[in-house]
Amino acid sequence: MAQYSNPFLAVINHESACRPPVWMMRQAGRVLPRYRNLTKTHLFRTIMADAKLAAEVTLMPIDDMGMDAAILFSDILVIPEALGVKVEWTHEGPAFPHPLMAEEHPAAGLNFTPSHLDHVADTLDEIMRQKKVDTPVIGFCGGPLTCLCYMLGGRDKTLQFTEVVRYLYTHRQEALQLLEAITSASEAYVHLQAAHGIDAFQIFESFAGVISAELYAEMVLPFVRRITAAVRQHGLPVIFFPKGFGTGIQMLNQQDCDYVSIDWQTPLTTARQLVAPALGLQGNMDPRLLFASQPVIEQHLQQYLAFFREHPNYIFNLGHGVHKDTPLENVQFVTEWFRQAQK
Ligand code: 1CP
Repeated sequence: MAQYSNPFLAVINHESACRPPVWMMRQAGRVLPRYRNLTKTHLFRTIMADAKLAAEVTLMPIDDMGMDAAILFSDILVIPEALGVKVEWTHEGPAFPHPLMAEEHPAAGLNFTPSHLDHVADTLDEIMRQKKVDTPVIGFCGGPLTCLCYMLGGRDKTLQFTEVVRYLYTHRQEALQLLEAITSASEAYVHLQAAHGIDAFQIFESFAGVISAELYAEMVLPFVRRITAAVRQHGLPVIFFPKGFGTGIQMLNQQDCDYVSIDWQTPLTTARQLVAPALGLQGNMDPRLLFASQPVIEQHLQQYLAFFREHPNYIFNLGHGVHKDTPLENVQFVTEWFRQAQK
């Protein structure tokens, strides 16, 4: 008999499932009417810091969208914040009054305060109390480069972080010291989340593509491996999402992660040829396809289902986060369609 009744838990732990598991990056905030109502009266930061509210939002996608896994409601920027970088959470998104690029010795001013993450432990405890037994919870952190981009450059509307990339070449030692600080804090954050009951962990390296794949592999991947090793100390699986890594995905191996989350730029079948066979794949539907008509969406789902039947170590997801104004009925159509597919 299969050990797991939940398809996400089955597939990520290398057991078989009747259909692909489904969840979507950024499913917890953004789209849900219940969440959007909450943001009329509460700032994002307030919801995240309140264990009851954050737990409620974490579990909304299970009830309201039919997802197979919940992802902790928090943000990747809690690590820069816990290191002492000032982050202002505005309605337009995060703002950074003092990006570190202006500092001569940027790592010298950092000071990791683990108690800044206590609210995440409280949120996870509350989630564990509220959730159904077989609902998996995914913990996460930002990738080292993505955290570094925000810490050095602040928010960049172009998402290219050109000044930060120049800095990596001109101030390598300073950048490595910052990566070290981010990684040590992320390791502690992994241990905290694992101690409070998560079932899997995703590393969101949303800005892997701002540098060359070679530079990423040489300068950043060793830090990713440390975060992965920390997760594995708890016997938990790791999903790595290196957005924009391109053909760099062929450099990944079992030290880096268990599953690679593929962005929407890379065809999934090409990704399967490039990524080491021991690693599973997650992804990669273009989030904007969710604005198309349901018959058009269905054509794509057929292809993902066929892919799963050929490669069972596969988790359905988007190629990046779900967009804010996505029609909820199209999200529900996707989860319901996969549920029907197993019958
Ligand atoms: O499903 C979920 O929403 C779970 C919680 C979650 C996650 C996984 C949030 C809540 N943020 C994240 C990750 C995150 N945060 C990433 C990596 C994934 C991605 O690329 O989308 C990044 C880059 C951030 C940084 C961030 N936080 C931004 C983007 C800023 C930029 O430079 O463009 C924003 C707007 C936030 C605020 C935030 N985080 C989360 C929410 C619900 C919000 C409020 C606004 C929003 O809904 O986006």
